[in-house]
Amino acid sequence: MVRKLIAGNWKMNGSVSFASELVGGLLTRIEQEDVSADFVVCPPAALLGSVLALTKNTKLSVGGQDCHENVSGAHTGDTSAELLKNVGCQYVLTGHSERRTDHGESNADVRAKSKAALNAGLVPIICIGETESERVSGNTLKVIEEQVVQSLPDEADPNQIVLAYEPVWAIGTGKTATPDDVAEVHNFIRGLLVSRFGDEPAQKINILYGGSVKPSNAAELLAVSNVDGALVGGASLKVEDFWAIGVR
Ligand code: G2H
Repeated sequence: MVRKLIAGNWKMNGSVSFASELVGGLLTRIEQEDVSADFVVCPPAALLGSVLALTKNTKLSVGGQDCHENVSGAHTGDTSAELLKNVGCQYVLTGHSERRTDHGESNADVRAKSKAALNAGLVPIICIGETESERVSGNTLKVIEEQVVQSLPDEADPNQIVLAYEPVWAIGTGKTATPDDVAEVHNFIRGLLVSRFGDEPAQKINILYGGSVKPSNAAELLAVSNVDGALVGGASLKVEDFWAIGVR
C-alpha cells in the first residue's frame, strides 16, 4: 500500500487572506500531528506565490491546476510546467473535467500537458472520469480505458505520476459514487496500470478518488481497495474539513 495523498483543488476560489488562514491552519495541524497522509494544495495561479511563500520548507506541497504543453512562448494567460516547477510547485493537475469541458481539452491535450509536467520534474495528477450519460449507457469502463491509455504519455514514470478518478456526475453535485462503484473503477484502473508498467511499479502509483468527497464520506471511500487518497474540491476550502478527510 502506498502512503495516501490528499489533494485540495481550490478551483477559482480564495484570496490572499483566505490562503493565509487556510494554509496557516493546515501547517499548525501538520506540525502537531504525526500524519499518515501527504497533503497538497492546488490554489489558483494568482495565489501560487502567496501559498508557496507560506509553505516554503514545510511538509505541505503545492500544485498548479493546469499547465501549458510548451515550455515558453506566446501563450497569453497560460502557465508552463517549467514555470510552476521554477516557483516551487511539486504537482500539477492535468485533465480535470472542468478543463476538459470548459476548455475543450482532449485526451491528446492532457497527454501533452502531462508530458510537459514530467519533463519539468513535476508530478502530474492526471484526472479521468466518465459523464453521467456514459455511465448510464454502460460505457464507464470503456471511457476510463480510453482516457488512461490516451492521457498517459509514453514517458510516464510510475514513480512520478498520480491518477485521479473523478466521475463527472459526482463533481460538486453532492452526489457520490458508492464504494462498490469506486472499487470497480479503481480496480480496473490498477489493472490497466499493471498491464502497462508491471505489477510492482503499478502498485506504487497513487490512484485518488474525487467527486464531492467530504468528512462524512471520506472514511468509507478511502477504505475502498485501490483508493490511495482523495482529490477534494469544495471541502478543501475549510481547514477542518480538509484535515478531517485526510487524518483518521
Ligand atoms: C472534483 C472535486 C475536486 P468537489 O472536481 O477536483 O471537486 O470535491 O467539489 O466535487
